[in-house]
Amino acid sequence: MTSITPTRSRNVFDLSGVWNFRVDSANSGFDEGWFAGPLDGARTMPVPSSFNDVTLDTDERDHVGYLWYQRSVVVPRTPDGDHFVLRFGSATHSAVVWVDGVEVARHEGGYLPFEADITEQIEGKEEFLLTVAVDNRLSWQTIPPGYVAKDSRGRDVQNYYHDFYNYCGLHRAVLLYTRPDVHVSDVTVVTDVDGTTGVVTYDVVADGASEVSVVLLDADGASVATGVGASGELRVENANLWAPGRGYLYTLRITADTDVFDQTVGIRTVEVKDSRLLINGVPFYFRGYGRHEDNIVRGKGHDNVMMVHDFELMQWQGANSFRTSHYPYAEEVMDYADRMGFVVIDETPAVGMNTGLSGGIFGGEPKPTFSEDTINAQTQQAHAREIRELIARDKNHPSVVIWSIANEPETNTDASREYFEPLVKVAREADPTRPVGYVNVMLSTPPVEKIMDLFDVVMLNRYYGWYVNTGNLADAEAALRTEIDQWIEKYPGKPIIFTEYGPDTLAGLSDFHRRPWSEEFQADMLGMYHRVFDDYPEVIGEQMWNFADFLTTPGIMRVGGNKKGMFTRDRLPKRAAYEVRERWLTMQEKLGF
Ligand code: BDP
Repeated sequence: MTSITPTRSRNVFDLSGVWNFRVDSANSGFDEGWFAGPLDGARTMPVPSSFNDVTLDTDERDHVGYLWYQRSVVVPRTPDGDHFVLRFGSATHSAVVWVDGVEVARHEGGYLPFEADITEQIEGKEEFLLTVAVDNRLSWQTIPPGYVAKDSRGRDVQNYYHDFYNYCGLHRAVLLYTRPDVHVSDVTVVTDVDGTTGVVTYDVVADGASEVSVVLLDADGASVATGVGASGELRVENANLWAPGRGYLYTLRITADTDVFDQTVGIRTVEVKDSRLLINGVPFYFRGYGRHEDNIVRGKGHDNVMMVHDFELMQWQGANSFRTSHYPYAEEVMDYADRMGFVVIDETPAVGMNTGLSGGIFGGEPKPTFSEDTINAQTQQAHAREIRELIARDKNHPSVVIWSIANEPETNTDASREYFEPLVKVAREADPTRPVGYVNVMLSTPPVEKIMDLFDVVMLNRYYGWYVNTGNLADAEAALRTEIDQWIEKYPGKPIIFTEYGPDTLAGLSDFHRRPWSEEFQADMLGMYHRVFDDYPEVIGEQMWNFADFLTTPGIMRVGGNKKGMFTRDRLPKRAAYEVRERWLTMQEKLGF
């Protein structure tokens, strides 16, 4: 399911705004039938946004369970026979949707879109009541996993093993769109380059359509190729390639009977070969960050202002890439990355699947990661679904060059291999064209790691100098070099990308002795890593942790959140930002992107 843009046959209405809202404090809304009519005792809540930081009521903010959203919607007039479809960019972490008290959709997974065709429910109506119950609970069978325990007041407390606050609610746009009965429901585009010719292979799903045709428009709207039939190959002479730093986009305009569907297309190739990742045959070096969807007050709520500003900051610094750590980002972000020529490592929400890490950082109870009672076959099915839904959503984005199927899972046990082997197959079946990887944790170094052979790239999060060898950069450097040597020896030919590294840094803390937490130490530690990377041609990328400071659960190692940002939470540069900028701009000038 790819994103929806308005066309001549499709109207798109944005239902964002200030909705009615109620926290279901006793989680009794289902039994009491809150979906059946206007919400009693409702307050206001902006959509899209996380609900948490909008309210000043601490109990409400940390509520575990259901959140109810409601608004009335006027039914637009459209040609007879048109269908009406609701589309949620996401609902974190699962949702049930009703139209005038009738259930129309259920969805699990907090970071991917879902739709409901509500044509029947609203037939003959001028207006309807839209109600959504969002459940923010994480269990061992959800992705990401977590578990709910009772505190001494008998209240539910959500525990989890990942390092970002469990923001929830309707984080992304809610749309109502119209389309003809016979319509395009999916399209897959794969591109290739043959000399100076761009090759665009397309495959349209439009059940019941008697005629399907396509036209490929260039960025000026001129037709450069046409095709007839639901699948085929288009050839574009002297194609304008999509490339890092150059987000050239064509539009594939599909007509299926009366439906018109627009799909943006970037013509490019991606390939992993001999310790390199090649984009259009040219070795690519990743400069950038792991990021979060995280902002003051709105939490994980998508906001175009913050999005454009964040890209502006990344460009200022000379970055050319990022990872959607640790979940799929809003579709607007993916579209914008295509347009800006950013290169993306696209990650599923499979994070916190490593109970061995629970000790100091996340404060969870020690339990085995994989067991009947923790991450089990049912979790694996949910994980497979997340991989499939992510790839279905993002397969046509030229910016996406690697699928990351998990962040820092346990991978040093036989159980982990049993768990992951089928999931790699799921990813490869869903997309045979892109490299697949997972992000490796420090506990899983080459001597003990058991699954890296299944993947195309080695992606490493390393904290030598911070969680170990704290403040001792000489020892940290030695340990880092030893480990890189081990990876190269064990997996010759696999490129290595550093997907996290960096210390917590308190903005404004200056230290003549350049000790941990100071802005000087961040500059030194990042500088040490960069010096090491420069010595290894097998290292093809540096994505420091994190683009900006972000909120986490409270913990003894977190001061108002995680402070590893290059920028503060309100997007001001820390001292290291200037040094890294110099490095990245120099690289950019040399490489041209
Ligand atoms: C890694 C995680 C990331 C954390 C980071 C840290 O991938 O989510 O925020 O380390 O500790 O464990 O700062």
